[in-house]
Amino acid sequence: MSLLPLFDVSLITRAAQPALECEGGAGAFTSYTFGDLEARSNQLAHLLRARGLKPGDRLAFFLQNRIEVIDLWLAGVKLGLIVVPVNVLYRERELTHLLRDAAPMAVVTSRDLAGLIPAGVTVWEVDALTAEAGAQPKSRRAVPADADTPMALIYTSGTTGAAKGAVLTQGNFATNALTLVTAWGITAADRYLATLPLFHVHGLANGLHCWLFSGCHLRLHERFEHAKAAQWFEDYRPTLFFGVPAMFIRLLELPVERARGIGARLRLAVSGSAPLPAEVHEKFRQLYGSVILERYGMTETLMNVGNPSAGERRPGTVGLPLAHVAVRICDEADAPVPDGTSGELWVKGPNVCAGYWQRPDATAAAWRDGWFRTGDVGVRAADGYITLQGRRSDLIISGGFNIYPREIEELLLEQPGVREAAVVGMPDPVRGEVPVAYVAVDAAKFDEAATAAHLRSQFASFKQPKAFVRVEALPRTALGKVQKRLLPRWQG
Ligand code: MCA
Ligand code: AMP
Repeated sequence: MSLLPLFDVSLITRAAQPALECEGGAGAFTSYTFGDLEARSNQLAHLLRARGLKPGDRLAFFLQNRIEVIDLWLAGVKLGLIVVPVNVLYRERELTHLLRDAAPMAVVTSRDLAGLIPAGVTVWEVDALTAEAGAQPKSRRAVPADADTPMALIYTSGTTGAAKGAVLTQGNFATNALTLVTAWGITAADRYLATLPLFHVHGLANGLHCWLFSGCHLRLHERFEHAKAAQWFEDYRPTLFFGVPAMFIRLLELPVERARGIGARLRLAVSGSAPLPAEVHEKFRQLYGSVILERYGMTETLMNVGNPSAGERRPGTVGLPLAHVAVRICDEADAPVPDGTSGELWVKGPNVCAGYWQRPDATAAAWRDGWFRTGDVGVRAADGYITLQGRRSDLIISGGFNIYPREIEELLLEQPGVREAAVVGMPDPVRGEVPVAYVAVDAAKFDEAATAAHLRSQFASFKQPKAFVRVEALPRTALGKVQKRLLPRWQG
């Protein structure tokens, strides 16, 4: 199963129907029909082909949410390209690694972000590209594709510090969209408020694809802004909202009368990408009268497990395996454990990616007998509901963005005066966790401000340690392994 037939349910069959409104600056919105999107992506496909892009070639985008991301994604589907979404918050070290690894023919970006792209990489400025595409034919240009056609390389941080590209196929995305639209009962009558970034699978594979397949209406914002979000809900009156827990926590700040009005129209609010605290689930229900549906996924697997749309949405759990996904919970010896016992979640199904880009070692390490080992630890209740309890590897999730401490520690150890470094997630009321760096330093050589400034130039803002806590030495086991839980608690 490839993607275009799913999208054609909207692009072709609903050509005249309003599809999308996008922020066009100064609070104004521009509207598009599905037919407009079909024509725009055909024009871009003609242009990309003329610029030499062939099936299997990589094309990256480094953009905030805007209609051109949709054009580019659809043109990529049509031409069989491998699209590489890049987080707009990434900085020098992340961009250098990712772009060297994916080796895209070009990066499509905006004027304000272009200066961040490392030298030697071809940059296509998005407004110029769109203007040039406007002169191309609107007729469809598409190549044959099937379930195995690679569609995207989406980078996800590995325990080794450097991010790996998960090779997601058209079949992975198509399965995910079909499953979610069916499970969540999304129809053309829905109105979806999109504030999640389109460079991660939550906003892209769930958000954009559920919209395109169901033919519902979408309002796309450049990014989530908590000071404006309530007004957006009131203006647009969405029936559908997908968010990370930090967004739902921000939405709890609203007075009850406004929240009730929003909640009365909100048919389905879905949370994922990080744990949703049970008390947030409950407070949101009390305030909005709407019960959040929490689900669990990964970049490598798209969605795996979810609470039911009709049925109990149990707080603190991620629900039951989705229709096409087999879930096994295993112990350290790789044997399945009985219900009620914690273990690592393994998944299998047409949603699981084809492997890591040019990393046979990492691919071999993550798969066992056809199962993908998620690294997430959880437990299954007798009635099937799964609760996540943590991770095997050292992962911090801040506002739904993943941070692998190792990546920051490696850079810290390269800085003058740093003898030892450990980065630890500390609880944060909105973002869930924030990173804090513990360092053992030679005081004469260590310059905290210079170190912080260097980190800012190299990494996304969400990876910046909120503090540097100085310690004499890191606590270690007899074998030399750092024991992060023995570090003194940071009092923010
Ligand atoms: C966030 N920031 C941005 C953007 N997004 N800056 C520019 N453009 C953006 N698009 C930065 C801000 O500059 C600020 O930096 C920080 O993020 C928080 O901003 P603030 O306005 O205070 O927002 P908040 O109320 O704290 O909320 C943060 C957020 C953000 C908007 C919810 O964390 C977010 O967009 N999260 C979504 C992550 C996501 O899509 N994850 C899905 C991964 P500073 O830090 O310097 O203050 S996919 C996944 O995990 C799997 C598969 C799954 O299951 O879904
Ligand atoms: P990513 O690498 O960005 O795809 O992040 C995937 C990780 O996010 C998973 O392995 C989980 O650890 C975490 N995650 C996603 N959804 C949830 C959820 N509902 N609750 C807890 N953790 C989640």
